[in-house]
Amino acid sequence: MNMHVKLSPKVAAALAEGRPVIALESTIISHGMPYPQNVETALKCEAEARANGAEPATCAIIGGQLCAGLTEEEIDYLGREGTKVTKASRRDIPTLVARKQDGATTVAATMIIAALAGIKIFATGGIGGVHRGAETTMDISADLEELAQTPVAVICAGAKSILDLGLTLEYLETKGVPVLGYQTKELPAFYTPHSGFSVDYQVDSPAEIAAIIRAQRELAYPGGMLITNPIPEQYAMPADQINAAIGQALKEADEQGVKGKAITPFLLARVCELTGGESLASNIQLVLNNVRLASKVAVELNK
Ligand code: PSU
Ligand code: MN
Repeated sequence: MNMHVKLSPKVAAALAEGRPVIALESTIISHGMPYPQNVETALKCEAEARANGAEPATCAIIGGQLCAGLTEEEIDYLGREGTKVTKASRRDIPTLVARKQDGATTVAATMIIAALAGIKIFATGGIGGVHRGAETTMDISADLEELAQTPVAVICAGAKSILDLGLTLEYLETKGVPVLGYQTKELPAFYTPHSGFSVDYQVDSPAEIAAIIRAQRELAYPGGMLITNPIPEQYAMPADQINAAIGQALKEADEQGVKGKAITPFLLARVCELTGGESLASNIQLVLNNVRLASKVAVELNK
């Protein structure tokens, strides 16, 4: 194991015994949801993974250590401190390690920790992508490059339309990242099951997803995979309501000159406020739904 990686006793035991393990991220805790729902959701995700046969490894950087598996106290700390904890993506890792600081890990950074720990499956809410207006800002999330080079399969509910979904799919195609749709041919748009864009392949069971992950590993070339899992209809937001909130949040970000790593957390928080917390309820449900699917895939992959 890499000298900078620290496994929790439960994650270490599960990996040593060859039991299914799934990674979970922590930017969603510190920067993606308000307190206390962030902590409650993180703990519910861990319980949901265990109920579905997988050991959860919530990842973060604590005191400069790349942690896979956190204590309840550590999750509570990340949730309470919120945006005071550094949002850590790939480029932040060496500095936080050297300075022995803390970081809430994005999809990209969590994939790095998962790969170092030997975890193959990772569940989250939404990934970063190509932002609207990227043709002038060049704002493209490091998550996409990570998917291109790190062998971890990420299960998400698609991408939010705070992003340019068409350009995000083009980027993933250029980078050779397989994009699968679970029981759908349409890329889900996070709060709603529908985006109008198509994924590469529809897959209908956890076993089928596990077979594709296994084939990718056997081929032994670099890269991960994106599995998109639509939010269950009963928790979806009405499309006009969510699109209006996203439009308003984007306008405010532009007026206030919000840029760089601050933009995604800013938009997430504004959309939550503008929908009176309704989007948060959807967000929580879709994450749990992804944890369930990821756990089932991890169980299949272990057979
Ligand atoms: N999208 C969400 N919720 C989130 C994020 C994205 O719906 O919490 C977080 C994830 O951690 C993701 C990160 O990896 O934002 C992307 O940030 P950026 O666009 O700065 O790379
Ligand atoms: Mn960015």
